Amino acid sequence: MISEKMRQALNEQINKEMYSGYLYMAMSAHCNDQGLEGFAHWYMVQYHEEMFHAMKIYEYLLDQGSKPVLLAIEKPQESWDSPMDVLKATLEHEKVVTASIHSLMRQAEEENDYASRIFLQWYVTEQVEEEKNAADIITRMEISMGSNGPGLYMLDRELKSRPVTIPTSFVGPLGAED
Ligand code: OFO
Repeated sequence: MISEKMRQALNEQINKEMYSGYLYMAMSAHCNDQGLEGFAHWYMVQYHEEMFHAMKIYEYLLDQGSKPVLLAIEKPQESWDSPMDVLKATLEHEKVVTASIHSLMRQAEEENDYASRIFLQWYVTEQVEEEKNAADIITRMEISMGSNGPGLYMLDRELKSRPVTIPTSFVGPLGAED
């Protein structure tokens, strides 16, 4: 059993993960509109990852006998000035999500909620990867190509090969993924 405060905080985190998915879907639509199919693909994979993050919390709440209560999802931004702006917005967004996960972890520690602490550990690790992924693409864009021209075309092609590594069906138990 988890506290009411933890139940509410985890519900809010579901909303943040769903918003992340919504934001990345908007970025995917924007990149598609700009002819950047690889970027669009990368962001659609990211959308699926965020849905998975949300559903893991949803499932955890059910396992704890706490009913998930879904909140309204904010409208995301719909266009950006350049591919680099999209990437930088991604990194900034992930930093906000990391702070939110850390705050949840602090709460679990304060409440001596060992189950939630163990559950949240997966997200702490995942956020390191989320920030790294965005930062790595920004670095590659900066170092090798600038934000336009043939280099951008090559990076776009590369991003198109990003595989989906999480389950996209949420029927049944969700296993721990890396
Ligand atoms: Fe759910 O990690 Fe990104 O936001």
